[in-house]
Amino acid sequence: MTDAVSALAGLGWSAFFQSQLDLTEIDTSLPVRVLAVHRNALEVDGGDGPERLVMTGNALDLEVTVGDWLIAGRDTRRPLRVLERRSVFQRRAAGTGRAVQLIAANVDTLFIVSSCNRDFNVPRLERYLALAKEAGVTPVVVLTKADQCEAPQDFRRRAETILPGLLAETVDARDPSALSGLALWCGPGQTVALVGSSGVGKSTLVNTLADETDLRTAAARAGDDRGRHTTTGRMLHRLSAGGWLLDTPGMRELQLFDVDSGIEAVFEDILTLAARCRFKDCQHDTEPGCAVQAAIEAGTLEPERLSRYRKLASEERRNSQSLAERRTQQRSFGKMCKTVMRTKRAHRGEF
Ligand SMILES: Nc1nc2c(ncn2[C@@H]2O[C@H](COP(=O)(O)OP(=O)(O)OP(=O)(O)O)[C@@H](O)[C@H]2O)c(=O)[nH]1
Ligand SMILES: [Mg+2]
Ligand SMILES: [Zn+2]
Repeated sequence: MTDAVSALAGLGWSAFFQSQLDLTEIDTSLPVRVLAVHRNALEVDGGDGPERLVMTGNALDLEVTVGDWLIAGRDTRRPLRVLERRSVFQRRAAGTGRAVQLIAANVDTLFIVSSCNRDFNVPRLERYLALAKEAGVTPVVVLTKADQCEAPQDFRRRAETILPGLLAETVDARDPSALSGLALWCGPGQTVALVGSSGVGKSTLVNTLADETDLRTAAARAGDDRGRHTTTGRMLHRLSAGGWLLDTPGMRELQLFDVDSGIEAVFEDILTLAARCRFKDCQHDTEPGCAVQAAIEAGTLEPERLSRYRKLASEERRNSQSLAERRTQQRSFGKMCKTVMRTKRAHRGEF
């Protein structure tokens, strides 16, 4: 590997992105990773360290978010196009006029942070798992405050039973040596992001995992002493293990909108059973030939899991519905404004 290629690999470049390059582009342009998005500029890294690219002209129309890979002119230093994403966190934004708001791209692993105490809550973990699945990101449950708990392994086992193959790690988030279990996901070229409730230790983890010498992290940390970020930019931080940690305010505001396929992935066992029910529209209640109820009776499906699935699915339906309603309202408000303006202009004799 040449130095330039290994520097790109360290930033997360892979065959997936390489294969999207056009032969004609290779001589005149170069790939860069987006570290931060500002109003009229991007902070990027193409392997030589951070650089600011000014957004003008057509570049302003690019839909770009932190973590994206983009192609920029080698000489012009102008952003040209965004490469297809491996994964993306997005949310439907009400009131911005834009259908979706991109939160972060090309995250490999989502650390779902909870603690070995009363914060531990299976329905909440399932919610975050649905988010991870929807985004196309591998989830890992990180259970902090293991040092304050008698039997942290019990929490770990409970987390790992939620989904087949799901991994959970118990840690003391303040202790770098106790974080070696997380190293697997923090190495060169890997990008992680964090979610979890307030107080579980997300900022503590960021501080422990981040490279102390990384100035961007230091700046964010200075504004974070009350758990608040004063930095408005979206940020990718260097990890001491060589990878990247994506920490943006948007990650904290992710909600359960449009995660229906994520929910289906988390509750695949129930959906597989449901496909075997005698009636297509079976409510898994008292219908004859219900495979879901049969599994509950046989003891292979917990009734609590079925009710958690129902709750989450109906919550998702409600959220998506109310968002659609809000949008319709906005549209009719917009129409009304236009009508008013038109009437005013007509009165003034303008058309
Ligand atoms: N003993 C112990 N304390 C921890 C651990 N992780 C976090 N804490 C403490 O828990 C408190 C909250 O941690 P934070 O890192 O601020 O939590 P947070 O998730 O960033 O919270 P918000 O910013 O409000 O979302 C701090 O006092 C930490 O020192 C841990 O593994 N063990
Ligand atoms: Mg915090
Ligand atoms: Zn059924």
